[in-house]
Amino acid sequence: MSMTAQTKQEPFGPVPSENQLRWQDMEMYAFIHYSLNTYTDQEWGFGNEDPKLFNPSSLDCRQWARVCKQAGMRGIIFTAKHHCGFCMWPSAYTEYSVKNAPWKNGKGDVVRELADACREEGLKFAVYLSPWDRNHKDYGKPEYVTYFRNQLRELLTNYGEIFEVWFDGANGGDGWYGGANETRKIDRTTYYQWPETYKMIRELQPKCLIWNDGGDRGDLRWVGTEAGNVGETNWSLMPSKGDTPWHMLHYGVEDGDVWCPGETNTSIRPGWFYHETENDHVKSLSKLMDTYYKSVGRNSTLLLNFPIAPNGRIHPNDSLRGIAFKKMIDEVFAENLIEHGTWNIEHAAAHDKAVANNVQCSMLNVQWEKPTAVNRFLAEEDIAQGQRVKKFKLEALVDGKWQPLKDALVEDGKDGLTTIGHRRIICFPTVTATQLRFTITDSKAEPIIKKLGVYLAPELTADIPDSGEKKSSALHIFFSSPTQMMIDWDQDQTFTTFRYLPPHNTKDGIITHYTLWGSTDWANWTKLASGEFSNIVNNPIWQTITFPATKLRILKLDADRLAEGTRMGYGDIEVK
Ligand code: FUL
Repeated sequence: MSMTAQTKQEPFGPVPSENQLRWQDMEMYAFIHYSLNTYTDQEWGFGNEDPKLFNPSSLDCRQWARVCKQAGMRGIIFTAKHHCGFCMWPSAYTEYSVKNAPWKNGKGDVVRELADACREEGLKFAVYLSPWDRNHKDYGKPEYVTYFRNQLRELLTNYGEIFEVWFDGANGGDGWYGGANETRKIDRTTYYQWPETYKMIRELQPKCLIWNDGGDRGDLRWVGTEAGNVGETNWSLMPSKGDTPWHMLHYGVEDGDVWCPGETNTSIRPGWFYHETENDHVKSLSKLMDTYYKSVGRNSTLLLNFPIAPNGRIHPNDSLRGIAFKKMIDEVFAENLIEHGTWNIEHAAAHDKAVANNVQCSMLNVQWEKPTAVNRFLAEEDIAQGQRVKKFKLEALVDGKWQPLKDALVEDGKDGLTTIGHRRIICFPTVTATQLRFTITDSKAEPIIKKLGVYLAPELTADIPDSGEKKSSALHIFFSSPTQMMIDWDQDQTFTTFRYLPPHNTKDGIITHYTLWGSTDWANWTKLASGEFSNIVNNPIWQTITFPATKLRILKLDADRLAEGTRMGYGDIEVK
């Protein structure tokens, strides 16, 4: 049910810019992660991977664009350069690019092909350009910032309209750096001189949104997790200055002085890049729906990642799931059951002309002739006038008794009925009711509601579960020190794979850098592998270490570095 603003309104508090309004209406758009990592089975390249590895047999950007469109995505953000520094376009400023790859004899340009494919499919196009560059010799010096801006200028001038630029804040420190092979630290707040760069972006692409997790406040904010959910309370406001601790990113700030809405980014698979081992771990339909409700349904947008497989295409498991996802959204919201009843809306203004803060105003009462099964509620504010609603109530009349409804996706016992913003969707267990009542109980100013809806989502019966976490074999694990773990089989075995699931819901004890050893006699140790678990803190998924088939009796894992704390932890371990 659409509603027009009932009285003439003045905007209240910070309001979105035209760019932010247009962006918010995109609702869902795709991320595409594709780089040399695709060929080395890594999440983060070190910066010395060979460009010769880039030789896809059937790279097809049209397939990406079609799949994304079918999956309900309105645009694509592409990793033009990830942390490894390899450029997916033939940048004039480096040799570390598709220029020196066998693909199309070095004459190819993935950014161009994707930008063209997006336009053909009516999708918007955007770029991810990693500020951290583990390949570049000057990274950490002022010269690199010039290099970074030159590259950004290429992307913003040669590929048509760009709807967003994505500046990843990740910075692990160590890298190849032109052969220096060392750790380089930068000051995120000063090194990149963002104000200068922002000026250039505004000049070259006035309609482009800036996402920045690395320094100065851009137009959009990260929501503090890559799991695919923003807080149920989600203000599109932030303080214009100062630090932004996790809770600010996740919930926004009620009295923030700038409009800075949250973008929820997550991958359709556990990792951002393609790994064959994850082919059976594509998110289930119910997990994707949960992600939708916890992003678009919580006043955010959804940036959903599709990794590209080594052949240069989106894997069928991902495309099929993505398309099923869009079909399910359409099905859930096909029929607004308010239209099947008689309804009346009472506005705050009708109660009290001088409405200001903390006004109790009944918004909607819908009545059905026959008891009607419902399980979803939707409300949208006219955010152009500011985000106003703080709290509301939902009640259903079931068997002649009013019962309160709660947001079933909020797990901590709260009713979860806080902020609305661009769109709020409340999922509650199916009730068969003759009436439903929506009451705004607290608002910064007179609420301006644009749309209300009540729906019945079908049961997900034919869902394919994502394989998730399984508890493995009964391993004999013991800790020889707070940072060393040993596993003993008591007889020789041949292994090729060690898998580590970090501890759940905490950074404490997460291993970020490791060395893995094997032995058959407790005396002589062979180093099997060492390295980093890239991006494990933001995306705490199963990590896989593979090594040449080795006969061993004991495995030893050294936690060379922990994300936090002094004692290593784990959620699960698997050895194959
Ligand atoms: C993170 C990066 O480190 C990941 O590799 C990925 O690109 C993700 C979207 O952002 O910060």
